Amino acid sequence: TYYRKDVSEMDESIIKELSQYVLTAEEEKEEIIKITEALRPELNIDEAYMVQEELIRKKMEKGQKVIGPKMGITSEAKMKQMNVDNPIYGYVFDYMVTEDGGAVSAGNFIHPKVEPEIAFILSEDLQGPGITVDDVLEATEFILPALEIIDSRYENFNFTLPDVIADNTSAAGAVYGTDLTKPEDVDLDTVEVTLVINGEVQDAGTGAAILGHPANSIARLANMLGEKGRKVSAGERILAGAVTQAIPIKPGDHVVAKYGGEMGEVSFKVT
Ligand code: OOG
Ligand code: MG
Repeated sequence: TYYRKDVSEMDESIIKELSQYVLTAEEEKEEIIKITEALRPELNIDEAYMVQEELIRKKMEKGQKVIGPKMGITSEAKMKQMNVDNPIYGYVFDYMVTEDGGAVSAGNFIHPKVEPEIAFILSEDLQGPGITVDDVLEATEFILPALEIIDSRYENFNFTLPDVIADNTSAAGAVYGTDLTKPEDVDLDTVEVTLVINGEVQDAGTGAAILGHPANSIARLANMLGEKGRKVSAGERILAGAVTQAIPIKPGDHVVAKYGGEMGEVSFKVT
């Protein structure tokens, strides 16, 4: 049979097939049934990261470039909803990025949602184990506002944790703000972030919504990557996680995330 019960035996051809399954959905902008329902019920987290790695490799082979890693499922609410204790990570690519104030075409997505995030730029590489919040703050050059567009390739955003890991954590778009703040000039756990669409407040939260403190999210990332012999690199734009719930977007929308602590704002419109 096609399905493998023995995890260690998930062979290269299955990894390739599953990564192509999600890649085709992204490229064709057509939703798919989650992997754990359609192809491999026993997909586990380690295997899911193998599929994600192959997906990233395929994108790089096409000449697409990594802008930086992103953390996901970093809020208490999302963790509870998925019944997990650990956040997940994926990667934002150059083709996903729109400049601050620019236009994003809804036609590039399946069922896009937006969420306000806090982004980091480090001045030195970080690699776990043992990376702490203080290590992150010490290594942080700038904090900046960011809006992330998530677009799960799965029907109705319906997925298990391994499914969403294999799908590069729904990464689909990112807009980074141009206001750069030094980490010592803002209280990252209390800073307020408000998501406004067409002049109406959709949701608001504080930095603490991201694993208690956004720098904690970056520390967790450095520690997770360290387990794989990888690291968070200086100069990358790193998305720490969502501050509010994700809100669906449609053509005509004007989306703004406003930050307290003089962090500024970031916006885009949808065409
Ligand atoms: C997974 C992406 C999660 C975040 O910030 O939590 C994420 C999803 O909810 O589709 O990017
Ligand atoms: Mg996110």
